Amino acid sequence: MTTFDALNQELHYRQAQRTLRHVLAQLDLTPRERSGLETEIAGLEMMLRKLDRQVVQIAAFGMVGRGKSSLLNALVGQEVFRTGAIHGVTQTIDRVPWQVERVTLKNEFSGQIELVDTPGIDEVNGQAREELAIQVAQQSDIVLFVVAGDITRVEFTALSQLRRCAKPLLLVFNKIDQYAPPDREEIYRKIADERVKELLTPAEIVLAASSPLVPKVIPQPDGSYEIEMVRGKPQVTDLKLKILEILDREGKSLLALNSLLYADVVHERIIARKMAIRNYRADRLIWNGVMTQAIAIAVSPITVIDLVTTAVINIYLILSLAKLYGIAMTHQGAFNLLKQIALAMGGVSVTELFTNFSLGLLKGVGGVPVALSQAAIGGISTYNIGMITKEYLANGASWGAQGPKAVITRILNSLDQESIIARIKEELKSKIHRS
Ligand SMILES: Nc1nc2c(ncn2[C@@H]2O[C@H](COP(=O)(O)OP(=O)(O)OP(=O)(O)O)[C@@H](O)[C@H]2O)c(=O)[nH]1
Ligand SMILES: [Mg+2]
Repeated sequence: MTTFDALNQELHYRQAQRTLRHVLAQLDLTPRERSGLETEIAGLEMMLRKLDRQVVQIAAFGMVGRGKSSLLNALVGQEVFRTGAIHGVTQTIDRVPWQVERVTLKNEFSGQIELVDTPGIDEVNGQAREELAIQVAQQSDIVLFVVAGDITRVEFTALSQLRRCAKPLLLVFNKIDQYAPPDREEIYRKIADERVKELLTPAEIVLAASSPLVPKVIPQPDGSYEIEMVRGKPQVTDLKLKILEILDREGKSLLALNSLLYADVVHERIIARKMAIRNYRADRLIWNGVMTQAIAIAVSPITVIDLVTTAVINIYLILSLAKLYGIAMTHQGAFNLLKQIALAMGGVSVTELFTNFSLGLLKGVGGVPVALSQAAIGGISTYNIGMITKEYLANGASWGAQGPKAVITRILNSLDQESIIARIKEELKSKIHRS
């Protein structure tokens, strides 16, 4: 690695640290927004700790019984993870540090390495564990996808999913001792040339035997011999070299890149959640405004209702929405916005708007009591004003390039006025009957 590359890696690394700190500091979420995002936030904090401590995580991932735990044990050179013939031995995610002999590393990567064991992705009743395993794989810096023969559909799907995470991925064809050399070669060809051709290059496929069974000749008392299969020396040198090569090449950048990618995903989710909650609250505010308006009209005939009252309810709604969207607005500002919306809605002034309503309404609609129709129409106008204001505010108090008229027309066309009127009437009936 040239000095320039090293410098570049260092820069990426610092940049990532800053970005992650920034994202975390800016979270300022309400308890309600926080709920449902706990995993993401914890993940983000974990990434930052990892970045600070310069820990590269290498996760073993794959279906049950492929030898994931055995493989990590073979790398560490100790039985740190439990293994076994029964499927689903590993039930939790465990981590151990891996001290690689410095001689093998060209000293470019100075951080620590952690090996992460995960439960098999097809573990029975392990839906939650499977999701967790996928998440861990996403948080890790290098993924070892362990198979033990030709790959299955489940494996292919998981592999494609991981490939999208943009991080080093090694496909480990493990348990090669179970196949005679020609079969082994054939399976390897099949995997490399057919199965994962689109996903991985041959350089990303490694053969291994994490806990091979080897025949042992046991002399018997009667002078004959018996052959017993015993665990032999693991064959993981190729894998080890591949991992070290990746670390030497891009260790520090890897850390930086992965944490940034992860921060990005979390950040997006957080924004989406904030927006969804805000939108939900805005809809509730609007509906309250609608019903306040409708009731105000229903209880006092339109001919006598003070038009100012009608406008005040709308202005109050606009101010509440502005507060929700964190946009500073004065009463005058709200009034001006209301005027602008009313104008664009019908090319009339606010007063005219309401006068027109009252004239149209006196006729009554299809046998429905006049007051109820008046009320519903008053309500729908508040609804429209609310929805338009919401979009204006969500867009940072701007109509965008299209201008108010086009935006307002688009919103009005997208709303099902009939069904909203019906809903207002329904709610009004039940409210008025109750009181
Ligand atoms: N023949 C052979 N057997 C192996 C090899 N590696 C692991 N095994 C055996 O395969 C079985 C499963 O190994 P584990 O390491 O527990 O597999 P795992 O993928 O962690 O399994 P789960 O945690 O249950 O998902 C054990 O009985 C191992 O001894 C290998 O290279 N060759
Ligand atoms: Mg295991």
